[in-house]
Amino acid sequence: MVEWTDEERAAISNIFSKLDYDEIGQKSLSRCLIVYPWTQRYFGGFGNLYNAEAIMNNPMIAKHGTTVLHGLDRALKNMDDIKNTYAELSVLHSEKLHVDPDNFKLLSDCLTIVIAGKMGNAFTPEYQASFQKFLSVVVSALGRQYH
Ligand code: HNI
Repeated sequence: MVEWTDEERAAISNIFSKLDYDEIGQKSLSRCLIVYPWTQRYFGGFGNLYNAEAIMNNPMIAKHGTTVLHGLDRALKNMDDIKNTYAELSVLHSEKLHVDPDNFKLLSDCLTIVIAGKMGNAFTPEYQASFQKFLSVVVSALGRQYH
C-alpha cells in the first residue's frame, strides 16, 4: 500500500483546494489532445477537433475536462485506497472505451504542466514531488483492470 507523509497529504490537498476544476480540466485535456494528437481518436463524437484553436474552444472537451478533474477528486478523498476507488473506472476505460493505458501518463503530465503554470512559484519542488506521486498512483490504479 502507498504510504503518504503528512507533508505530502498537506501539499496535495492544498493544490486541489486552489484548483478551478473547469479551467484546469479544460486546459489539461486540450493540451493532451494537441500535444499528443493520437489521443483524439477516443473523442470522435466530440465535434470539431480540427486544430489547436478548435480543441481549446470545444465545449464538449471543456465539459469532459471538468469530469476528469472530478474523477481525480475521488482519489483525493480516498488517498489510502485509490486502487479500489478506481476499479470500476479502470474497467470502463479498458473494456468499454479501449483507452490505451499509456495515455493516462500523458494526461497526467499535461495536468502537472498546467497546474505548475497556474501556481507559479507556489508549485515548489516538494509540491511537484507530492503531486506527481499522487498522479502516478492514479495512473497505476486506472491501469489495473487491463489484461
Ligand atoms: Ni477518462 C470518461 C476520468 C484519462 C478517455 N474518464 C471518463 C469519466 C471519468 C474519467 C470520471 C466519466 C466516466 C463515466 O461516465 O462514468 N479519465 C479519467 C481520469 C483520467 C482519465 C481520472 C486520468 C487522469 N480518459 C483518460 C484518457 C483518455 C480518456 C487519457 C483518452 C486519451 N474518458 C475517456 C473517454 C471517456 C472517459 C473517451 C468517455 C467520454 C464520453 O463522455 O463519451
